[in-house]
Amino acid sequence: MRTYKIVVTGPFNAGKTTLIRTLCGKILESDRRLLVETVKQTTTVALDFGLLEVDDKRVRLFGTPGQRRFFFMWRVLAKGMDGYILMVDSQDPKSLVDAAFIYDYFRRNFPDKPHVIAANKADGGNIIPEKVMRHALKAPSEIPVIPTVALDRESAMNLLRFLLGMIKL
Ligand SMILES: Nc1nc2c(ncn2[C@@H]2O[C@H](COP(=O)(O)OP(=O)(O)OP(=O)(O)O)[C@@H](O)[C@H]2O)c(=O)[nH]1
Ligand SMILES: [Mg+2]
Repeated sequence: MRTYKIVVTGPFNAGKTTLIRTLCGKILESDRRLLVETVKQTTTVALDFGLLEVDDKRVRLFGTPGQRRFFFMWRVLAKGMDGYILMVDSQDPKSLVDAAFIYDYFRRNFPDKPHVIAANKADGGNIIPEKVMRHALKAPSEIPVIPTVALDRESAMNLLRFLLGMIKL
């Protein structure tokens, strides 16, 4: 059985930890309480790690922190990855600036690495149109933008399967 290393990255609160939890069930987390009041109570400070088997593939999922002060972890976690998921909160236009910064970092440091963009929180009413998201991220037309609900297992699996299909080992 082949093993794939997949990194889940994206800005604060995009749903990275949620996705890995939905896919893997029991995971290693590093969430700590936020000291300032915000939309949620904890944030990832080092990494998330989870394992699962999809079809005939073994997958190791690594989630990055979203906050910029932990950016040094991106390179650590990306080492040896086969592909990555850029998660964006499609209900939060303000997070697009951070998402674009992270995407630019990944594209420049890991050129030609297979990846997909997950337009997460697609269950909301007022979501950013794909065209706007692509423009903000400067996403090439061949890179898929996949509407995702990280809380939903079927949606999360669909996203992961799509990326695995793009990876030629
Ligand atoms: N409505 C909705 N909420 C979601 C979805 N995915 C995640 N959330 C919520 O979004 C919030 C942030 O989720 P996390 O998984 O902590 O986000 P993260 O990207 O790991 O955040 P950091 O580690 O702090 O960068 C939580 O309250 C989740 O329940 C989704 O698909 N739909
Ligand atoms: Mg997290």
